[in-house]
Amino acid sequence: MAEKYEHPYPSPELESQHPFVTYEHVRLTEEEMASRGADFYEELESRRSVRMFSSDPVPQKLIELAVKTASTAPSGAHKQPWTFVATQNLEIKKAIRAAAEKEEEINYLENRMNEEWQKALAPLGTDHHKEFLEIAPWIVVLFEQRYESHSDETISKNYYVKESVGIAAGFFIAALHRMGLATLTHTPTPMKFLNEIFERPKNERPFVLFPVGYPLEGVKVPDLKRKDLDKIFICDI
Ligand code: IYR
Repeated sequence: MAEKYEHPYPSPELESQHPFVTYEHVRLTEEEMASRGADFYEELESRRSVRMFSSDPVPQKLIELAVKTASTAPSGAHKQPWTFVATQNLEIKKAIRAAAEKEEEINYLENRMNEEWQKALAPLGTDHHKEFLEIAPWIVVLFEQRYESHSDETISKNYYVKESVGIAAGFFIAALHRMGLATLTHTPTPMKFLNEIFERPKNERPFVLFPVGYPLEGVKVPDLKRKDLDKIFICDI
């Protein structure tokens, strides 16, 4: 097709001020696109969050690979406003479990989560016990950087932080699944204690905690169904 753009990007002026490269893109046939898309769908469709992990160790290299993959996510003004903090240290995992269970006891047993919320969780069967935090070989905490803190003590803004970090979280989950690992998007609420345990600076706020490992053999998951396309997709109204 011979598209004619009135405003080419980058403009010659922009390109004289900032570096640009040609995006290397391989155009596939429609058959290839359909086949690869379907394979990818099947792969992600088979992913489940699990709540019981094997304690079998997972090489650090695989965690690093998943973090590198997550960090390819698009982000507001390309600020990449995320920090992934990973530990396999049993003492730290125990401390996280103790702090998380303390908060969750208030959520579940003292009804900090209201009745409607607890009813919504009933099919998942979650409770305040978080043994997986100790048993999974890795805990990876994704911190959002609310703003950027520089070594000369100045700060600068980040943009669309929640959106950016949410997308990176999705990439991280997909990367782990692709490698045959399992995780759970765990949000022990409130999660401020993670700043103290990991000694993270005040510009960082815990976004989500991922226990990472192999699923415990024979682990069960709720028999959830995913919404059909016609419930989630509206096209050409
Ligand atoms: N943070 C609690 C409660 C919880 C909330 C939601 I929304 C879930 O999908 C699952 C659990 C917990 O982790 O148990």
